[in-house]
Amino acid sequence: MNTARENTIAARALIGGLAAAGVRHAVITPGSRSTPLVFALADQDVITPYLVIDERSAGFFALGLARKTGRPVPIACTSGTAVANLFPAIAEANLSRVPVIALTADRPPRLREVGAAQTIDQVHLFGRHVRWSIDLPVPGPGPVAAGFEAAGTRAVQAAMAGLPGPVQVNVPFDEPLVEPPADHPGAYLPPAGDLSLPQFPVPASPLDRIAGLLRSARRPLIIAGPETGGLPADPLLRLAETLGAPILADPLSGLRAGVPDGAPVLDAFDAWLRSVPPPPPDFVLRFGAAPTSKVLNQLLAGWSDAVHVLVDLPGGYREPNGTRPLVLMGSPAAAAEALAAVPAQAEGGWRGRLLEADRAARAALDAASREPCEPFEGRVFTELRDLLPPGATLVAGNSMPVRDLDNFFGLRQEPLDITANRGANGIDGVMSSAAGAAAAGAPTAVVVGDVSFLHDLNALWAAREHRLPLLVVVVNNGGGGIFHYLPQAAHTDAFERWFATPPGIEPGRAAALFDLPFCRAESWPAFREAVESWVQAPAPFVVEVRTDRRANVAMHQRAWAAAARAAAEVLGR
Ligand SMILES: Cc1ncc(C[n+]2csc(CCOP(=O)(O)OP(=O)(O)O)c2C)c(N)n1
Ligand SMILES: [Mg+2]
Repeated sequence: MNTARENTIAARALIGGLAAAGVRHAVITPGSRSTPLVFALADQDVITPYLVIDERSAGFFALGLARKTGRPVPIACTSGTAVANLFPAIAEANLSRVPVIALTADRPPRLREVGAAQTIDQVHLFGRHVRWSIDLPVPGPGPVAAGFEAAGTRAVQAAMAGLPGPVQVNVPFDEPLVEPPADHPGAYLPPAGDLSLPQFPVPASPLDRIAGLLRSARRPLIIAGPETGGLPADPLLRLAETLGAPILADPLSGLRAGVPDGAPVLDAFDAWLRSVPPPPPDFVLRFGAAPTSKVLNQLLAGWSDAVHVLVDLPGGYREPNGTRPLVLMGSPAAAAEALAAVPAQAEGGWRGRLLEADRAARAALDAASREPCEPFEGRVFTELRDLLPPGATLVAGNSMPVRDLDNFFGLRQEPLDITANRGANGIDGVMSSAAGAAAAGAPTAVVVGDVSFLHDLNALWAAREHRLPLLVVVVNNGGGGIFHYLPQAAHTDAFERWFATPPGIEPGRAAALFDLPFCRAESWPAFREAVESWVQAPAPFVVEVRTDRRANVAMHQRAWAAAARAAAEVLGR
């Protein structure tokens, strides 16, 4: 036995444990210390490995792939700052509950804290951002394989149990890291086990109390917030029917696409609730994370006479509005099914009027987004709603894209998987997350601002390398358009330099750097043509839509005002 062979055996056992627990995709980043892990991933074909060079991008790529497939995605990296570069994606994965497994190669303990090359304190580096982390022993002679295999399986369990999330497996390796080719064992077959997903029934005691309160609710409201993998649409729609409750559906809830015509789903509320507040609900039932809509969060905080109920998995708590909710712990489907048995008492017309107001507001928003003036950023989503094929993925960047998604996408009957990095709301890694989602195979469109585009250019490399079915729509408004809606916009001198920060880059030249096809859509027919051509043959493609930040503020305000007028008319205000 020699060190290199021991490394191989241990690394293969670890990868075997991951495969046995249901892992099917992985990300590899380059480096030397991680060599045994890289060979263990490259020498088998149960888990498909993707190479991504930059670890920050790779972390988000793993996040996007794990979110899309619902399975944990391990990412192997070398020691040192490589590990720290995973942090943004780990932080997002923690908050948005995505199972990413950092396999971080390390020096053996005797080389830590003694000035050895490429060695940082990386043990438990991610602190409370991971569900579990372990520093494995240095592989040596003797029966280490069982322990490494168990660590792989356990990493998956920790990433999927209760609240899904990231984990870190730190793996120290001694040199020599790998045997010469003549002695290196060839391909091997790890066990391809399947993933088991825990389901949580709702406990009887809070359920009885909540059901009692719900029985007398006259104006019940369901809020479907953002949820990784989407909330279970059918149980929620059945619940809405039995309660006579409308559902305010966040664009990231899974209820904005693939829902049947006539479903009691409101999708325009962010635009009209700000100026036409509805009669206060007396029972608010929340699923998923806090909504993207700031207006809705503010209203929630003000509905202090209502009973607030928060449904979440055991250990989850996502309520930043101070409503002091009753918490019903369990799987959303189990909770919805249990509550659907409660006999309803909703006021006649309560749901119908809100739905009618919302439909009128939606029509007004659609019309406003199609006004023939300056290119309007919101229209990107009205167009994509109609253009993306069934089963595609739509990723919205943070900043204005996710807000425009909320306001201007509306609803569609054909299925579409809509995601965004809304755990930590970073503008880093937006395109890499989309690239990772695209690696799962479905055509994937990402809408990203120009500053966010610059932040994550390396994603274009991964898109080209893996020939991903990825459409990048860059909304180029020459800086951070979102800041125009904030008080700092009034500080005109400081604003452009320190907040708007126009990057002054040409997305077309960035695309050229990566040999990717590019088009600047100068009109909406041209935009449609570009997207339609991509739908015919999905492959990496960058489309730029140039807009004017200032003009877009005014256009948003006009659209919101039109939505509010339409809703007010229905509600007789
Ligand atoms: C990693 C990270 N850095 C900084 C921010 C703060 N931030 C939020 S929006 C934004 C500007 C984004 O500009 P752009 O991508 O062009 O989108 P737009 O506002 O124009 O829609 C910045 C810097 C953040 N959310 N995440
Ligand atoms: Mg911008």
